[in-house]
Amino acid sequence: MVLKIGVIGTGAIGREHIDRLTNTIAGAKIVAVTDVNQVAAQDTIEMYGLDAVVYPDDHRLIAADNVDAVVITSWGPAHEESVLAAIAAGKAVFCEKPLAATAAGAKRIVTAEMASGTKLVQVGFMRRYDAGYLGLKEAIANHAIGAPLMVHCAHRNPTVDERYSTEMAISDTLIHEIDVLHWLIADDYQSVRIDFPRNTKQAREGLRDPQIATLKTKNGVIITVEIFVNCQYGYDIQCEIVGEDGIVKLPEFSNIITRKSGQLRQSILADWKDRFTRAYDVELQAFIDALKTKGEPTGPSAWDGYIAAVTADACIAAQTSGQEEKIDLEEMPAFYR
Ligand code: NAI
Ligand code: NAD
Ligand code: ISE
Repeated sequence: MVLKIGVIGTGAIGREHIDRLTNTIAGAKIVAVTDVNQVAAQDTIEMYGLDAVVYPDDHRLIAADNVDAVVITSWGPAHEESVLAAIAAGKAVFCEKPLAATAAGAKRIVTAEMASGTKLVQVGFMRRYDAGYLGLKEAIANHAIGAPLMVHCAHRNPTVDERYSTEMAISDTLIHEIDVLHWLIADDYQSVRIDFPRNTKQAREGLRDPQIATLKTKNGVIITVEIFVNCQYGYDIQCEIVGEDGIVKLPEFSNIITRKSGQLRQSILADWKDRFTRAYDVELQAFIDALKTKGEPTGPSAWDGYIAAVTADACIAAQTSGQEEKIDLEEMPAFYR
């Protein structure tokens, strides 16, 4: 059986996911697309030779009889409305991060999903499918380095476009670490503080870059994440966990090493699209397979999206207060256990 998919948002990652759903992943077919920029939606159909219909908006795409499941790759602030419409229609939905722009919005989604009585939502936290992070998780679970004490991370992008704001360093960028790190060390966040080092001259006016987030967990682990989105030199994701008995670290992305002209050289990646290609493939294949075999998604849930949104709200409050802000998470409902 082939699952018929409607895609909302045909920008950068929308096209990436359409390409993989069409050419890499088994068991899915794109039958519908929409974008507030209708020309972009039409161009996408032609670009990938899709046998699909362009709908005027998300609501009409979700309502279409031949759409079995929905993939949301629109801008973050548009996600909540589309996810709620998919839940109301009883259709499974894969939503790119963030699930919603605020914790209140994510809570509305959780409430609607629980009221529907069926798990329908998977959030695009693809790092949980990355071989490097899975290796770190296994090492911690096997007590290879004893109890984790500290985590040091960096999330660096070469540049960002003019729409990117100081808050987006949290809601668009740090959100990946927010999700993956508590999952990795099986702990809960308790507080966060954000510090701003001297600003880079490469940032557009008004954008605070870089930033350093310091998160503390209930078990007393201290996590530092450098977010630097105008680092110029490449796309660089670092994560090192310091434990009582040793250290584990993400591997460098593998690339050939060249010895030439008195130099030892290895290129690094420049684009997020290349760093997590395999993880995106695996997460979307898992979404499709779970719908077929279990009738519901089994990946990162709306509750995971809610945890990330509560934490992101506290980080954004910490950006302006300059203080340590508490992260108050509710007990996970039985529905999500
Ligand atoms: P983009 O700006 O390239 O594309 C967004 C598209 O959505 C645009 O074509 C826009 O016209 C459309 N759109 C916006 N609101 C819409 C609405 N209400 N209905 C229909 N279409 C709408 O953005 P990009 O980089 O593709 O990011 C999209 C989403 O994917 C964001 O939530 C972003 O955080 C996420 N993302 C996730 C990544 C990951 O590693 N998981 C990487 C890049 C983006
Ligand atoms: P983009 O700006 O390239 O594309 C977004 C598209 O959505 C645009 O074409 C826009 O016209 C369209 N759009 C916006 N609102 C819409 C709406 N209400 N209905 C229909 N279309 C709408 O952005 P992008 O880089 O593709 O990012 C899109 C989303 O994907 C964001 O949420 C982003 O955080 C996420 N993202 C995730 C990753 C990842 O690594 N998981 C990477 C990139 C982007
Ligand atoms: C983008 O939306 C992503 O999700 C990328 O993975 C991240 O590195 C980047 O900072 C975001 O803007």
